[in-house]
Amino acid sequence: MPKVKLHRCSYTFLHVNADACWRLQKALDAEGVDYEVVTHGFGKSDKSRAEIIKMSGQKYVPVLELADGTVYREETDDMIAKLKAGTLPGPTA
Ligand SMILES: N[C@@H](CCC(=O)N[C@@H](CS)C(=O)NCC(=O)O)C(=O)O
Repeated sequence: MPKVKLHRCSYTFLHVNADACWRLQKALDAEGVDYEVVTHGFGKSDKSRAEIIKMSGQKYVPVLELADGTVYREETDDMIAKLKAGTLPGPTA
């Protein structure tokens, strides 16, 4: 059972690099992190963004819930850089 949760938009079927959620998901795969995907609707009107705001204090995804429960959100490129450097603010397993 994966301990990391990737909260991402439901738009990721496009699989393009313009999609921040897809970029982070690809990086998690490349780093061999075992994770569970939790999708949230795209756009301001979707109620599921209320959950993201409650969790992270802002409305954007991707958001990572790390193995110790730490909720982590920054600009996606910074998240990817820390993932690759092994300097995320919590464990991935
Ligand atoms: N610059 C941000 C962009 C994040 C972003 O736009 N995420 C999209 C999903 S891929 C989102 O949450 N959109 C919600 C909205 O625009 O209301 C990053 O790189 O993290």
